[in-house]
Amino acid sequence: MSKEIKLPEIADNVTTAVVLEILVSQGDTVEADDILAEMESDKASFELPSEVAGVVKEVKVSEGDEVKVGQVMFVIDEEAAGSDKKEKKEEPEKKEEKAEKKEDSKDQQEEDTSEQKEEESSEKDEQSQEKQSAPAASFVAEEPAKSASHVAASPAVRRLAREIGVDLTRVKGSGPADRVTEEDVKAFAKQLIQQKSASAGGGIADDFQLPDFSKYGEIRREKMDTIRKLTAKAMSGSWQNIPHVFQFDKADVTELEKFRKDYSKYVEKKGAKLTVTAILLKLSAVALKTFPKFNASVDMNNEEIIFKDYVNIGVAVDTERGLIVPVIRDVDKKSITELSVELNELAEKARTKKIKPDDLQGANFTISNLGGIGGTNFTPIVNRPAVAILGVSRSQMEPVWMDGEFQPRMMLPLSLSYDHRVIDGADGARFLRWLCEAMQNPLVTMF
Ligand code: CAO
Repeated sequence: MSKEIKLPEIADNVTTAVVLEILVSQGDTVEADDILAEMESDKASFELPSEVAGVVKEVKVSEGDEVKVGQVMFVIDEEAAGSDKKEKKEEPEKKEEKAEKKEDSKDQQEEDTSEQKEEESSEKDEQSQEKQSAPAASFVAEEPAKSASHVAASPAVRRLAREIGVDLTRVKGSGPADRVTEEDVKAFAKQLIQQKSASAGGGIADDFQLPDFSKYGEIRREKMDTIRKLTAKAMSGSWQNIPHVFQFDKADVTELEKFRKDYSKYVEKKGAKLTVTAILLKLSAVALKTFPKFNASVDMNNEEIIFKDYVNIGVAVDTERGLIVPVIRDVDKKSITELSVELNELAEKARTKKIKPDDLQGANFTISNLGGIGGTNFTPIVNRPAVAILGVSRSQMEPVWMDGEFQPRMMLPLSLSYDHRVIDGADGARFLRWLCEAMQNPLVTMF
């Protein structure tokens, strides 16, 4: 007796569904409730089971077909099933094999397509690949040797891996002959999630598989100290969560430099140097008041922006132990001399390991001045929960077109990295331009 398997009622107002995948072929033996096809309606995806045990006599649809409710999709010969118990016994395996072959041929097709694409592009790339042959070869050697189609796994396991984005070649199978099971895929996914959340929040681990460097030569492993671990954690957290934008500008500091040298002696009497960092601290405080979005933090969980009325600025200090960022509080209320003295003291404390945890907390903005070392520009990473950081590079004399002629001017390159979730490009450009103009003419700060 033959049984027609039709598309059943799915939900109110749903009259059709699309065939995503057919899991049986003509001649296959199926048990009652074995899945014949995977379907998708505009409400949900679902599996179409066989209502009876038997042999698939006809497959009346193809993958991609839109099928109407009540339409016959499969015909199952119920009698044929009972006549051959042996066949029935072997069937689940056979069915799995078949589906697996199908998966394999699908994977193969994907591989073929990518191989074809590779071939097409290979001619174009041949010359540049030759140039880079050494690094390219070592990179390929670290890649998994087998493709997903060569990993032993059932179709259901392959599907699960595909759906949750697990690369089967990286999963170690615990089944017979290293067959990858559903549990293996789930355990691998769990491990990935744990590693990811550790690197985003708790720890600094990531899922990058390091090669065995000792194959190439002598190596030495050194434990990271606390500062290195904190920096790694904070910077990767910022980089992963903040959509950064980088804005560059140059300030004409010719007049400011004259002022700095002339007035240096007043600050020196107080035991500190008058440097561009102290001046930038003062001007940045006014800029943060003028552009409150830069003196803010983002609370994505409550979808709010937190504006602050106080102005605390962190200054990146280069120490033997690595980067330390002490915070100067209420910068807007302090004179340039006071700021120079405090910066000097904090930098000294940071370098002599006397800095307290409290000195490192509560910055709304950061200044990172690498100009004492050199460089024409760089892109610092925003230090969460702040939304912006100013990068300062080395000032130098440049010919600048002024009043119809080139004139030698002292130009200071500035970069501003900011969080695009709260600050738009135009805001970033305005903020940095304002700062440049304030350095050229501090009267700007009084408007
Ligand atoms: N352009 C040209 N010269 C500069 C300059 C600049 N942007 N910034 C500083 N200088 C000069 C100073 O005038 C000083 O010159 P003199 O010795 O002739 O007086 C010299 O460089 C050294 O300055 P300094 O470092 O003592 O003082 P500072 O106030 O400018 O900087 C501090 C203080 C703590 C910011 C700095 O010492 C420092 O540690 N910088 C490194 C910051 C860092 O590591 N950032 C990277 C963090 S990752 O984002």
